[in-house]
Amino acid sequence: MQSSAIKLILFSSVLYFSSCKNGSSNTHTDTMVADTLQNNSPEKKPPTADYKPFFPGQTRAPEVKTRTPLTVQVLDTTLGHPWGITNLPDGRFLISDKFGTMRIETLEGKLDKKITGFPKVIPKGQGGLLDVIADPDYVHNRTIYFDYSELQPDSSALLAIAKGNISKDESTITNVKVIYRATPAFKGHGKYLQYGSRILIDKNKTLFVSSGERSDDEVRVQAQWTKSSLGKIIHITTDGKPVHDANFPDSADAKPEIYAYGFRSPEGMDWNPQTGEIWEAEFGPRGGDEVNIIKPGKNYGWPVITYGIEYRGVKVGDGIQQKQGMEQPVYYWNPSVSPSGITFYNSDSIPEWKGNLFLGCLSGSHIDRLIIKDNKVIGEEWLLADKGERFRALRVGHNGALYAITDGGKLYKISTQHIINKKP
Ligand SMILES: [Ca+2]
Repeated sequence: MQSSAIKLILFSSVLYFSSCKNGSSNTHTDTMVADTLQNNSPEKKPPTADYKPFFPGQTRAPEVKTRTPLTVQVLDTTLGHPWGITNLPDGRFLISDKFGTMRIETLEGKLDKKITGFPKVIPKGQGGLLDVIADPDYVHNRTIYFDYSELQPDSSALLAIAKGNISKDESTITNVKVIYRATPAFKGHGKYLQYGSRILIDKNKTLFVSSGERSDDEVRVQAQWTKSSLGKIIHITTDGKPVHDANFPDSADAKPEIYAYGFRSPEGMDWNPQTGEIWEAEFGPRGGDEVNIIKPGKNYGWPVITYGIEYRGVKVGDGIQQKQGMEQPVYYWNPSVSPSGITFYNSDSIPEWKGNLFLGCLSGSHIDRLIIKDNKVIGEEWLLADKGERFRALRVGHNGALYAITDGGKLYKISTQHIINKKP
């Protein structure tokens, strides 16, 4: 589907140029809105609110098309309810299933091993066995880190982060230990919703975990509380101890493991290989999905600022989009695309993709490709939009192909002929 020649490549420098000619910053924004309405973005539907972007290119970047001839394959349709996918050192994938198991899948999409023995999870709503990542020394220690929704004795639920070792025969998880619980647990209407839960590990073997704000009005305010683990990015050791890098001098009871705060449902996180920074994607309210660059101690604004509205159709809070002391998203979508797992493409196999950010989209039912330059989005492409899939998470294989898992239990591979013929 992507083999057609490129039709259109427009860069945001065009936007900058046209807006700079007009002088004042208000005019810049007006020009941007006019460009938005011209709809050279892949998004053709009107936004749910007439909020104006803070800077040109913050939403509806110009549409781009991949020029490399691509081959799209469905390698497997039997994944069940996959949620997280990670690379093992030998090139195979480790894929979690919301109902409490994992599987090892080859680059060719063959089920290699099924792993059981995980803790009891609640596979309801957005909960279940969620993300997974392998330890950098997996070859020697067979350690993985994973998270899941955990039912508490009082019927509340929370996000638990655990580690364990995959047995030598790759059939069971052993030595499971919960290292962190994102508290407080919540038992309101949305107790099975918005866990966030994406996991990253850095070179020092410390973990970054995104924790959602759990949806309901009465609990989501905690995204702004530094004494709560909800609506946060948590930074901990592999034993669950806080890594102190944010400083909250105004809050004596702040949790030291909080790295950044003010998030709604952050289901996407990856390292930007060119800058070493964490990029995050989150479900916003209706028309407020965002991409953010995460810096320690910063406040990302939810539920005080947002470009979306409530799903019931009214403004969120005071209906403001910017506030002093709160970070602006690098990019947002209105209407929503519902981003889940994200990955930067850092292979040489498809050179024009190098440094691009790919997002698995659920309601958007496409894979979103963002061209990044100087930490700004300058182009957007919707891949596989004709498939009708909910793309849950993405990984680049060791062969340079892009793989995606779907809520319908499929494993997609997007590659070039060059990749197909190359032995893994
Ligand atoms: Ca935000």
